[in-house]
Amino acid sequence: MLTVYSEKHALHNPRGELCGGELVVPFECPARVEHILQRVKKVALGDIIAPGNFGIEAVARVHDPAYVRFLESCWRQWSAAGYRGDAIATVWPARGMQQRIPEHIEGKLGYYALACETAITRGTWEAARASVDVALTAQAALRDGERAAFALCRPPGHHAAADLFGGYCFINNAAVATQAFIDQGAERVALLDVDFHHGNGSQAVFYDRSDIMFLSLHGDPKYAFPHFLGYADETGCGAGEGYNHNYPMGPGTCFSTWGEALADACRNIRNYAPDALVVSLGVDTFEHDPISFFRLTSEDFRRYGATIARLDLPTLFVMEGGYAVDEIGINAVNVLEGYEG
Ligand code: SP5
Ligand code: ZN
Repeated sequence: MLTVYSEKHALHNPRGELCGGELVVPFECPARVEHILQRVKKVALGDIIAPGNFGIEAVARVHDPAYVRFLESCWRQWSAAGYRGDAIATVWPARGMQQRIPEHIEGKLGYYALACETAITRGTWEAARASVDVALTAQAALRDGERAAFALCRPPGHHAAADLFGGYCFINNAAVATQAFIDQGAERVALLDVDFHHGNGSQAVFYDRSDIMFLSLHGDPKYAFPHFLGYADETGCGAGEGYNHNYPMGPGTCFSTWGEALADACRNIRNYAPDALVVSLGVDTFEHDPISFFRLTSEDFRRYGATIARLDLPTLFVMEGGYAVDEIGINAVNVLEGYEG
């Protein structure tokens, strides 16, 4: 299987993440993708290529233009305001307040942020641009006839909505790639999100669409980030009614339960008969993940890779989360090896 990777991910390296009231070393760190890359090489998964330079057009198909300008200019405005730390939101347009976009960067940050664990730094925009280029390069390989490809994206993307960043995400790489299939003539595309966290950004982007089916297996939002989306009764709206499937699961969920949810998601995908499948691949479902509560083992990742392969669809894997850094390479590549059979 082809892997697309860019070393520019390392330009996004925030100093801290607010977790449990402490500023800790961010869980979403550069070492994550380096471990995965090493594993891809070790098992000789296939060729590894650098991304091409895609313009902003494909990104603009999913994201709001003013949001894109905000991401691009945030660091400049933040440093011009005299702040010396990373750009972190501290105030939000909460219930009953105005939804106007403020002029000051502190206000803008809060307007566009969905959580405060995610900092914007000097290199964040360039890293996020490279990450979506990784996804679009892998997508182009499928368009040109590859059966499957692995976009080794960092930063991840599935929490980013049209005009929201957070959950370590800025540009929704998987959503941009999914839309690219449609723009190239696909009639239907399924986006299957197996990251531990609900893919709130992807759901929001495609919620009123019938040409894209979104399915997400995740920690129940009653107990897990992002907390405010991902319930089972969110089934789509308008033309999109019936094309959104959420599988929230509780603490301690192991593969017997998780695998049943995946089997149901696969039944829905088969009935939908899409032209392509995009997989938001997070391996934070792992039993030893430091911020998550599912109990999948390293072997389980191999097993579900094989399940996804039985859909027999052109498949684009897009890397999302996974924070057990020592095992992240084995777990992510096990899915891909399980897929290849
Ligand atoms: C892409 C992705 O996986 N994003 C995840 C973002 C999660 N951010 C905040 C998580 C807060 C977790 N707090 C639970 C700590 C348990 N010790
Ligand atoms: Zn996650």
